[in-house]
Amino acid sequence: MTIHETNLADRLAQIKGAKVIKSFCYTCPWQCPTEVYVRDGKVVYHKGNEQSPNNIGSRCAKGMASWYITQDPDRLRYPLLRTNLKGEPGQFKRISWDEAFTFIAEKLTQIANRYGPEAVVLTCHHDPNTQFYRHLLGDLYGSPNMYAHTSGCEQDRRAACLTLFGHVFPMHDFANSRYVMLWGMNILGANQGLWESRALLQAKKNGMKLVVVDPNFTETAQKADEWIPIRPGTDAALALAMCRVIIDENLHDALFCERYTEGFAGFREHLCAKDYSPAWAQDITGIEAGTIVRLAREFATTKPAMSAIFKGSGYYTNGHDAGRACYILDAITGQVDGPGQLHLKDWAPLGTPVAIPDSAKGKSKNPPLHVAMGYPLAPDLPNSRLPDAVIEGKPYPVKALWVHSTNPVMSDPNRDRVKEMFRHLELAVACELLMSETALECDIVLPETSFYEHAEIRQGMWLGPEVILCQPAVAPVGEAKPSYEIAKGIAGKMGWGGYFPYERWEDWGELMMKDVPMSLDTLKEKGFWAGDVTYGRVAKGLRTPSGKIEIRSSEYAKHGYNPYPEWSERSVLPDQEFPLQVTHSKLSMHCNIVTQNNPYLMEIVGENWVEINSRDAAKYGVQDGQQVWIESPKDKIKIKAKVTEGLVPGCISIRHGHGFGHWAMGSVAKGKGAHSNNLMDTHPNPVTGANCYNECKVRIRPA
Ligand SMILES: Nc1nc2c(c(=O)[nH]1)N[C@H]1C(S)=C(S)[C@@H](COP(=O)(O)OP(=O)(O)OC[C@H]3O[C@@H](n4cnc5c(=O)[nH]c(N)nc54)[C@H](O)[C@@H]3O)O[C@H]1N2
Ligand SMILES: Nc1nc2c(c(=O)[nH]1)N[C@H]1C(S)=C(S)[C@@H](COP(=O)(O)OP(=O)(O)OC[C@H]3O[C@@H](n4cnc5c(=O)[nH]c(N)nc54)[C@H](O)[C@@H]3O)O[C@H]1N2
Ligand code: SF4
Ligand SMILES: [Mo]
Repeated sequence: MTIHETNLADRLAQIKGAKVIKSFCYTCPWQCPTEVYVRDGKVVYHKGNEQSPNNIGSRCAKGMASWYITQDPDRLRYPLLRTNLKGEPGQFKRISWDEAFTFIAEKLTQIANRYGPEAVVLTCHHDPNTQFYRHLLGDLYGSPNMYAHTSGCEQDRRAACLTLFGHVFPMHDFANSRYVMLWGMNILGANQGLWESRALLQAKKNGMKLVVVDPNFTETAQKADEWIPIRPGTDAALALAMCRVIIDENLHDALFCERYTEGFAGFREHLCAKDYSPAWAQDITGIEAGTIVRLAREFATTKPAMSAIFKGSGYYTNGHDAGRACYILDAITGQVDGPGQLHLKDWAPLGTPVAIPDSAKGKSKNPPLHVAMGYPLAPDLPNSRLPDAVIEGKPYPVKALWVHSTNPVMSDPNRDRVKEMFRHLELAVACELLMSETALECDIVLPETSFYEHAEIRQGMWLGPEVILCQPAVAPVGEAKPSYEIAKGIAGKMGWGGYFPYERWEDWGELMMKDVPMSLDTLKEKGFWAGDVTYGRVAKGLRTPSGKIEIRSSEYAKHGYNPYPEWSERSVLPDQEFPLQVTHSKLSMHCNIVTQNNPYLMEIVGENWVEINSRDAAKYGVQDGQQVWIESPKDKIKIKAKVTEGLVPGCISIRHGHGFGHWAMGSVAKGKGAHSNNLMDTHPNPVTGANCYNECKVRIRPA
């Protein structure tokens, strides 16, 4: 097939009679179950699995274009070892897998002997795929630093969910909702579960009111009943003022608050003592007091209702309290875990694929990095602080970094500092599909199979408990290996080969499925297992210290923070020299920095851009479509401008996802668009350690 193939008859002939394999897509983290049609060892067609509840047969454009990864000539084909000094653009030589395993095993042994196992850190994006590395480096080797990438994503929301509801990742029961307020969540543009997008639109057709709070008139705002163009970084003020109205007007659910929440009375006093009110919030947020009062009344009196966040209200140094305040709206109105509300989903009873007895587990003498760094409430590593640990040895030395499916040089703030970090590492391993900008900084680069080439069993991201399966559909590209084989190879060199005994993926698959009421064989036929959707977990008791919804967070109190959310100004504000505030958003035709080497998607959207309000554009002489310079106190980028009415004046919105500087990521991605992550300095959220990409002021001028 070629990119412009149009002959329908040929296409149908290819598809008819092809072998169909049930699998899933993880071009983005939402993992839609799929059917992959294979003929002569090639993917000839693929579509969504119609039986699966989390996409009901749909795919998005990114998913449909994703088969290209099985044929991308830029894919990594064999292990590579760096031949030049770190800090210079990486040069590599081909080595065998055996040499790679030996090299890594020897370095790991040296590091453990000299610094302890905690000097090794794992960071990843698609977390479940790393379970074998976690067994190797966490359980056997003994590092407590097995992390993911959440501080670059929804860390503030995760901290809010955990401390309030004792749940790590709530879902959204849009289908049964009558009033939905989305705070900076562009679910129709940067899609999450496709079932969520479909349910949101269907519920709207059925009469649900949709309110979108966002500085940007996003794809979701465009479909909403009401767009609330909030000033960036001020959601906490709006949500706290809405809480005040609801409580003052006795619109809260008093019985629910008394039975199922902790600290309601104290919260009421806190709101009064701080004098949070609609008039106060108007000045901060730019939203009229009358609108705030109306939204609060509507939200509290239309049921079922949902106030939902993802990461739009995060990315600021006050994002932790913004998240808590948005969720407290659900709590005080009694709108948690019922139909149409925020859903504290059950997880499927998946087992672990590798059994390691306690006696074989490695031990470290230091606590996990996030605790040692002073972020005990961080649900994941504050990864913008990782360079401090590596470069300065604070709070303890970190000497090795294992990056899997993540590209921090492109994804984390302050690219200079991230790149500098790699020079100081004794071992940096990248497990990748492509030579990413981060892989280029590493000592050793391991080619991994893609989700079309290997097996995986994961938790599904649907309302009910769900297991999803990915099965190998085509042969690996080059010598690429699945993560199980890589972990097994290294474990073998370190004397732990006995813990990775399987020859077939089905052997560890059976172990994972042993408590799921479906056999692995049936899972292979169906592609997923889905349990019942149940509600009402609040009355049964939550996994918070008190078992209740903690409006007054005992965890916050324990660690010396205000147990109630409060308004605080973010740390970087525009000024005369740099008068504009940066915000970021995603591209609907790309996923993060994963899809920019895909010619199909690049044909549709070949570069990213910056949006600017027409008033600001006039002020700074910027024309629509023109190249502009965006300068921060730290760096500058050249990027295309889009002039719009749909953005709050005083801020710009940079679409994230392009700007690969050289051949990294491949020939298609090279040199297209601009990368903004070196504009900002390092500003972790003080409580959650979230990366604050939007703590950045800039000026703009035509290029
Ligand atoms: N098409 C596509 N889909 C994706 C992705 C992708 O890259 N492309 N990425 C996937 C990933 S990893 C994720 S995390 C999700 C992300 O899903 P979203 O978080 O919904 O996606 P973003 O576009 O980053 O949306 C952030 C929004 O927050 C707004 N915002 C900025 N500052 C503020 C503020 O102070 N307050 C409020 N209320 N809003 C603010 C921005 O204008 C923007 O619209 O999408 C996933 N799906
Ligand atoms: N300025 C700015 N920065 C942002 C954001 C933003 O909106 N603006 N968004 C943030 C968000 S929400 C997130 S989630 C992070 C994401 O940032 P990252 O954690 O870096 O994750 P991704 O961008 O999803 O993917 C990174 C790498 O995974 C590789 N990869 C893809 N599939 C596979 C696979 O199957 N196996 C292996 N081994 N590798 C694979 C890709 O080649 C790519 O190099 O970025 C954050 N950074
Ligand atoms: S939503 Fe994500 S997982 Fe689903 S088809 Fe699109 S890219 Fe793939
Ligand atoms: Mo994300």
